[in-house]
Amino acid sequence: MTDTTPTSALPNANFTRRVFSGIQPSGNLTLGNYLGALKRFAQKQDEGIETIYCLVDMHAITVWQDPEKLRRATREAAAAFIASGVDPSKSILFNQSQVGAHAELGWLLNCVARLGWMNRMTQFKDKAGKNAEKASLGLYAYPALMAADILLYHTTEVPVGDDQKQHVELTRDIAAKFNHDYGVEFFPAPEPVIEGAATRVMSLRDGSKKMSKSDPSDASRINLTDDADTIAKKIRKATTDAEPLPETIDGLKDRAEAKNLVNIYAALSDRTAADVVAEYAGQGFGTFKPALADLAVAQLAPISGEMNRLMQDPAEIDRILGKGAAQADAIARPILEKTYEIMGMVRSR
Ligand code: AQP
Repeated sequence: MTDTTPTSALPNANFTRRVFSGIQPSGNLTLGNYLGALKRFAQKQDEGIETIYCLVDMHAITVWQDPEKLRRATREAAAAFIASGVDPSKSILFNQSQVGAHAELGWLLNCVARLGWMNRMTQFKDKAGKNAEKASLGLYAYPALMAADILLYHTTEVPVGDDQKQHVELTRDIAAKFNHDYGVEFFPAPEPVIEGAATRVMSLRDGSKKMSKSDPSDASRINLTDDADTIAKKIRKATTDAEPLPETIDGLKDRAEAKNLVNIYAALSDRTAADVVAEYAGQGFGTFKPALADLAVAQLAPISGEMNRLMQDPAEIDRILGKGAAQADAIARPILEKTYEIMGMVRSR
């Protein structure tokens, strides 16, 4: 679990608290994206801190995307944010490519990040796999662009799922190196905020793999667009063992699939895993899975219904993203200009 100490601690004392996070519009969003990110984005919005949320379409193209599908996935992801409770009148919601400052700072930070650091990024290794030679340069440079996304807003807090912790830590290293190399206290060190019972939702078919929108098996995940029957069926068919649920969470230690379902139940119901285990101790999956299916349907069906409604009016979604982009640009541009100035670029327009 990450240290989530308030960011008023030095050296960030002079920076206003600000939340930034993003999601790639690279396909159907999953229950993992919902519990690890979206649901928490909506909660952060009501904590009295400025919240900025981004559909990172320039990250999505680090692997090839069909242009029509990318456009649709971007609007659908925006609909998912709003249906999950992100209110565009309280949070800034936009897609990354509409704010050119992301790409510009991305390049500047490419020149700060070190190859040795990039070589340690586990997500590149996972995604490029054995075909690293054929992966795009963008996929390799992705963490430096992500650092730019975060630092461009002088972000202090980044709510993410567990899989993104390493990238936020790299962002801190890049910020520190920039500050050191130029002798400034310009970029704050952002904190990864990894909270809740489901910081890493696992595949429904294999408890050792993360639930992912790009997993070839649709049965491995719950999509936010799945209807009630599909959600219930996927949970019924989820891989589990034959044992009943234990008395305490320690009993889930070597039972990855069972632990995953308990964590999902806990996160959906805003309870702790210990609480859930205490309620279902001694009961088998014949009882637990239908209860989980009912809970998941009750929580997710209204979201998919609202997404469908919003998707009927793509022009309105585009309007929201355009307005959010203008708001984001107003914060980002002066920070980028200052970065150029610190680095010694002549700015005379
Ligand atoms: N399984 C998960 N459990 C908890 N959180 C998760 N997140 C993703 N999967 C899980 C969180 O969702 C946010 C957005 O992630 P992303 O879409 O930008 O990229 P990703 O982490 O690579 O997610 P996917 O689903 O695995 O995407 P693909 O398949 O396109 O690579 C992040 O905060 C992430 O932690």
